[in-house]
Amino acid sequence: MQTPDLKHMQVVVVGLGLTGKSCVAFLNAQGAKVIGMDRNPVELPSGIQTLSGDFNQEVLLNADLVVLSPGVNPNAKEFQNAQDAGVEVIGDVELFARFNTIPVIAITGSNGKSTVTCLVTEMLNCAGMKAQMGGNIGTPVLDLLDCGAEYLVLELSSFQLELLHSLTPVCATILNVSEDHIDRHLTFSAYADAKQRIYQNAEFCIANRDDVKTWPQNYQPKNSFGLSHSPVGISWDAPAENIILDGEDFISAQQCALKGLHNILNIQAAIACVMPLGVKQAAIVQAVGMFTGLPHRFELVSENRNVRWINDSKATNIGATIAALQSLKNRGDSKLILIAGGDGKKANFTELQPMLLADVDLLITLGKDGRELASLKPGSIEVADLLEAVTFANGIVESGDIVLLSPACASLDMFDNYQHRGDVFKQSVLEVTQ
Ligand code: UMA
Ligand code: ADP
Repeated sequence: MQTPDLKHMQVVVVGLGLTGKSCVAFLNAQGAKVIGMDRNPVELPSGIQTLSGDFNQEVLLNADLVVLSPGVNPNAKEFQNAQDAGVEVIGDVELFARFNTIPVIAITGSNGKSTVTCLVTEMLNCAGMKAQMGGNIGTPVLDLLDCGAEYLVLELSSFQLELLHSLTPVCATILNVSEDHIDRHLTFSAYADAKQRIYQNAEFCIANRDDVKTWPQNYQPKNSFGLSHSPVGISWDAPAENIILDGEDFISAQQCALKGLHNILNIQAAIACVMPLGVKQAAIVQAVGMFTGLPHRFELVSENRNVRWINDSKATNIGATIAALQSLKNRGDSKLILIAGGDGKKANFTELQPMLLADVDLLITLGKDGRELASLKPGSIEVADLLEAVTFANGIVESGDIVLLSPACASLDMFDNYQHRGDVFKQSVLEVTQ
């Protein structure tokens, strides 16, 4: 593709966080005339105009191009008006796609994106193929254009996919689709449709056999993974605990440092992503043996007095909390105390109710939507903060019990982000259980 000439174009960048700042730096280097816009005052390098407060309609209407950060809703009337007037409105990943020449592996899904993005990167690096990861996992994609990698592994959120047309990934996968971000997309089908955009122009589509929403609507999947049996693709031999490739044993769960059935799916997906690139079994075995998982994802914090305290702060939707509860199903007589709540992003929590009733001994809730969650299970307790939740749990636990923070909600009503929430939980556990 011919790279577009941005020289002297008037480009408005909306949202000046991590992504917006990377867009401003890139556009500035391309010789564009950049204006930054953010609801809050933000300082940019000298010479770049910044507007704060409400989105300035006139400036947007006079732009040649508008680039939105993922957290900015493209359905706001100011952007719709600009589009109606013929102004192109894109996201940072679309801008990146128009300039990128490095092969991309693109990963989305409601849960497991970061885990699979890391695993794929590890597998490629173990195979001696220089890979860099970015996107929703943290590094804005435009910062990767000149990184010198042979492959880019991109975690893409529904927000980033919504405005994407031009990315041509070598491999693309949707890991799973469960309800999330309804406050932004308004309906589950609009959210699922945004995820489907990852498959457009992909050379190799990889779907979860057991989750119909991950199947490409307009393209044939080239490979599939899942826990169900299949003679082709990647499947799971549950009794033997082996990952199977095209009917043959490939890797045993014992060889994998990640634990839990949801992580078997993540490992399968990562294998499916790297196989078409020629990565051999030895490199895959090495990577899955080394990768123990990311912080704040079902992370064991303490086993003091034989009580397991687990930090799953990254469980920001119902699907992730269900996966955590499923991992703890066969625990014998030990009690499970679940700490949940926060900003539910307008999710319908009733899907969680059967597991709350059957698998959780005590539910402690907090945050904006804590009361709604508490109403799903009789005897639940509402608390003001995490320290109070941990203190209460510590007062009733006995040897063998488990206390799980798996909120099923975003953290932003009470914390800076999920890392902050997880760190406060860890700190509280250390303080209270000393
Ligand atoms: N802003 C406005 N008006 C708005 C919304 C935001 O002016 O209506 C401004 C804010 O004041 C702030 C800036 O926009 O200055 C923030 O922009 P942003 O929300 O797009 O956040 P970034 O810092 O650019 O981070 C984004 C992703 N954030 C979101 O999608 C909300 C990060 O994903 C991502 O790591 C980063 O780009 C690099 O690609 C975070 C996330 O929470 C981790 N993602 C969601 C998730 O995983 O569930 C999708
Ligand atoms: P994402 O980047 O999509 O948020 P992460 O890998 O960071 O995914 O994991 C987020 C949460 O989802 C954690 O609570 C984790 O335990 C859970 N999780 C990870 N993989 C899966 C999966 N395949 N299915 C369901 N939940 C998962």
